[in-house]
Amino acid sequence: MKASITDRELASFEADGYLHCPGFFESSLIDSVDAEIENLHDRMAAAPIDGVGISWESFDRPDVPQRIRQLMHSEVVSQTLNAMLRSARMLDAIESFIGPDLSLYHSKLLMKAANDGTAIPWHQDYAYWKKAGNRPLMVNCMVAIDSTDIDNGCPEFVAGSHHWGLQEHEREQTSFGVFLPGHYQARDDATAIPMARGDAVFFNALVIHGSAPNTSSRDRRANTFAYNVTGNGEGQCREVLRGEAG
Ligand SMILES: O=C(O)CCC(=O)C(=O)O
Repeated sequence: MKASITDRELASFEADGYLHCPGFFESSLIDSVDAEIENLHDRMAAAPIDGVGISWESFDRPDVPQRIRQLMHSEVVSQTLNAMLRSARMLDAIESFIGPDLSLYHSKLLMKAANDGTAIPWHQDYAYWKKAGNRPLMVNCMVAIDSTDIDNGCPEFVAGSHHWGLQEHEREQTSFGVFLPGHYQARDDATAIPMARGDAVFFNALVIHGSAPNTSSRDRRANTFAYNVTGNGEGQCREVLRGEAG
């Protein structure tokens, strides 16, 4: 096992189902991402590019410009995100959590725009990712592009809930349409994780998480990098990044 995640951090990840790593990526990298995704809402609204999947915030007010909710395959729009997802810094950490044979599951931008970004309902990622033949071995990592707190919708986790098994989710045909009863509302057993630019939070595929709407005038852009154990489910590895090809 590589040394970037200490035994103490690993024990904390295993107990809580998530691990906050302040200053995981240096700010110059985040500056580059910033430059590469400048005006992304307007650029994608004008001319979406091949290879990405966009879900838009849905507003019932015609005066509000289109805002991206999530952009799947963000490595296509930002070469720095593409470099981060395959960096030794990242892969050493992921190896600590899921072992040496690891693949990219996906990389996506979560744009949660100032004033307009909506809540992410409580869910377990595995409720989306469960397929015949796979197990909840994946690990997700959110990296903050903007600093975030509860007012602009920082991530929130229910510590230890990855030990509860896969819960029954409701389903709607929308982005983030797989969610626990109640959708999103403050819950007493959740811990908010304020983050600075470049911080990372790693989380287990079964830990319950969500985030509040962005009620502030500050964007809350973040990227999630999800990884799978190579061969865990057929066709569920976008690219082998380290170890055996499976
Ligand atoms: O954007 C967020 O706050 C959460 C994103 C998330 O839950 C996910 O991508 O699984």
